[in-house]
Amino acid sequence: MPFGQLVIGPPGAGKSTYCTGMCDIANQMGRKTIVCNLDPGSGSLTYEPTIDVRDLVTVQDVQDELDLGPNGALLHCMEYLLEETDWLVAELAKHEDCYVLFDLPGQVELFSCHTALRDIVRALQKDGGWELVTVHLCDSCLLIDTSKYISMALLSLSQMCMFETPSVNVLSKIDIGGREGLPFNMSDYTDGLHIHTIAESLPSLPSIQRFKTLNTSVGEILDTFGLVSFCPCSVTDSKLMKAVLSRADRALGYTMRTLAQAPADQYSLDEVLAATSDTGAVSDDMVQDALRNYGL
Ligand SMILES: Nc1nc2c(ncn2[C@@H]2O[C@H](COP(=O)(O)OP(=O)(O)OP(=O)(O)O)[C@@H](O)[C@H]2O)c(=O)[nH]1
Ligand SMILES: [Mg+2]
Repeated sequence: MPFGQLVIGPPGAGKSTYCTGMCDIANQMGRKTIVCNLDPGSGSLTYEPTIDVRDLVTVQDVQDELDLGPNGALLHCMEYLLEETDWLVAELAKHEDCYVLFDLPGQVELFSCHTALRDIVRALQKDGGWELVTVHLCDSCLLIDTSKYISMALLSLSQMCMFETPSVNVLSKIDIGGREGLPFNMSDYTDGLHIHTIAESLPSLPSIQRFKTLNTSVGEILDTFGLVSFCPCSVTDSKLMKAVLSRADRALGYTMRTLAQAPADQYSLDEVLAATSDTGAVSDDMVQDALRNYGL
């Protein structure tokens, strides 16, 4: 039963950089990890992809051949990849012993309303037997603006509904996100229980009262269900990266399922534990310490 992370998020949220950093950290922990680039529009990458969708199709080629703009061409590429999922499943089958990080494009429609990516994910699960957790990166620089935070929370909920996979929402680039000083404590943003309180801090001008009421009501609904929480992260901080991996592992039941399927004659118990439960050593206190380093 192979495992992996679908790394999604808006353009520039840090997906490719996260894949680079997470691949290094997981490999250092003894977990054999590779990156699969599923962004047909990506230029130069900060990692060497083991599998690359650009070997099948690129945004530039589609733009040239079909006279489409970059966004239309990207959607066309994802629809083409959906038709060719056999290619992807076969490529991945060569690396079934690896933990795979899928680096995805940033176009928001791919994880909100366009179904090609969702159907590709379903094919990987059904035909390839892949167990996948979605890691949704949101740029923490947006925290400074309360309405953007509510918007990010809704986007996170949207991807959770869309993919039907376990998911971890991440506030990326935390090393620079709090630079200008945040209006609330970091824990208020991460625990997903204070969204309506944060919304109430919006200005109470008569001209935007209805806008504030809408944001507060949305916040109340999100708080009530407690579905959207965030994990703070920076690729520059190995403890925070391991904390994200730990969350992703728990969401997938990775440790127990890896232990259950590891053939006793191939792996020793110690090897499996080293590659899985090491992330459990990142306690909440260690995360708090790491955040303090960034003034948060
Ligand atoms: N300070 C800081 N910068 C980061 C971090 N993660 C990413 N970046 C920077 O953010 C910028 C965008 O990162 P990318 O990894 O290219 O983002 P992306 O989400 O893959 O972007 P698209 O593929 O275009 O959607 C780059 O300049 C990165 O160096 C981080 O944790 N801290
Ligand atoms: Mg990228």
